[in-house]
Amino acid sequence: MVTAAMKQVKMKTASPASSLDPYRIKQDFPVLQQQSNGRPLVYLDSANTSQKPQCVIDAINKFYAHDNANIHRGVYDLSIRATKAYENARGTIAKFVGASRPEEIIFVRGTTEAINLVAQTFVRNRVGQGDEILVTAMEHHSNIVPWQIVCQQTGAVLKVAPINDAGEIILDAYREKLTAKTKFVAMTHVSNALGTVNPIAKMIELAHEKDIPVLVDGAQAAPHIPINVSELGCDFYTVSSHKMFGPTGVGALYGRLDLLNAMPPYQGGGDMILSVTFEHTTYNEVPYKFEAGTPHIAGAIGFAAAAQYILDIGFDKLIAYEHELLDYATKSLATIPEVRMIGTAAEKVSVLSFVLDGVHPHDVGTILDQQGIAIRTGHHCAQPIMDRFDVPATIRASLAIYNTKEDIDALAASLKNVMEVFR
Ligand code: C6P
Repeated sequence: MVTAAMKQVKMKTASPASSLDPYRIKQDFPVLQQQSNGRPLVYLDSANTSQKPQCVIDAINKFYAHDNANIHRGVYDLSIRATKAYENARGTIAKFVGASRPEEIIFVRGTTEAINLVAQTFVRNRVGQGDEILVTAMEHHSNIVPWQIVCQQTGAVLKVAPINDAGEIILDAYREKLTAKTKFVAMTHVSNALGTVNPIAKMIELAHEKDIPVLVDGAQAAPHIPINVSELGCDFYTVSSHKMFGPTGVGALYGRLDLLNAMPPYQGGGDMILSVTFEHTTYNEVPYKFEAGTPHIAGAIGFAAAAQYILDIGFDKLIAYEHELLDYATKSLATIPEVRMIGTAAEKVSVLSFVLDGVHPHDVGTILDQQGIAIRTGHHCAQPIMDRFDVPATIRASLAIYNTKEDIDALAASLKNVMEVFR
């Protein structure tokens, strides 16, 4: 329950090393102004889903309160306004990911749907018996299972580029896996289970040297790293709104326009057509060809408000602060002897994934919850990476710009309490 007293956010100053004030940012997020199990809520599960700032909630409210109508279908004022708001949202997302044209942005339900779309409408038609699709060892299930389905449908084979004990891609091994048989590469920009930032520019370059198209899963990168698909030169890039302070149920697929134009539709239905008879259908242009049915209009508008919120804060400030916070958290957890960090890459963002010797991660999650701390425990929908590190599950604290050093102190103190009980 949110009380007036809890809304009185203590005036504290941001660390001098950064000009981003997390206490000020935290005030933008109503859900964070509450207690959980009698303690101030410490939300450390933003990699799972992030919280939403008031401006995103307001943008969605405004749409439903003032502009709600279906898009692309009405000649009346309200529908025209709704259409404009939706298409403006597409423009904002294009700017956010550095696409050169709004048509290169397809609104989808999220990263999962974006990857499935590419798997079925691009890759499935380009692979056959014995061809290879290459992923890395640190992929989320959403960037594994869609490729396994394509392999079952076509006889293609899924190959995996290995990582080292720090959780970093082994570039030489990756390069060797790019063979004449490789027809597609799909890689995560940031690992959700380890926090590793992949050297995707180099990885894309190596694949493109062999004319292999590349998809980048940017679900975990978008709230932490500026994305510029035009500079990266990737063929597809995916983002999920809900991980970058926007609503659930919406996300974006960036695709190179020439590729999107050549691809068949993913789903059939309203709005993706120009004309239909019982004998023949002419498909609409990109991006509408891929947006069958009434889309998540309010979601796209909220998604764009979230992207603009990040852009207004500025990636320079955001990166400096998050770097400082991750460093603080890493040092803080290192003071607990039983903590074993899983994922110690030199290039890392936002994620602290670890095990506590002698305690099951789920027990830790339950005890921390009683102290108002929300973290995720489990395999994080990345079971192969758990196998790689020989653990069934980890405890994962994931950070965002609204987290403070006090949140980290609360986490470390609670973990120490857990160890008092289990030692
Ligand atoms: N990871 C986590 O707790 P969707 O659900 O489609 O928005 O995103 C799927 C997805 C794809 N790739 C990566 C790298 C991800 O981290 C996720 C979602 C959440 O880590 C929920 S399992």
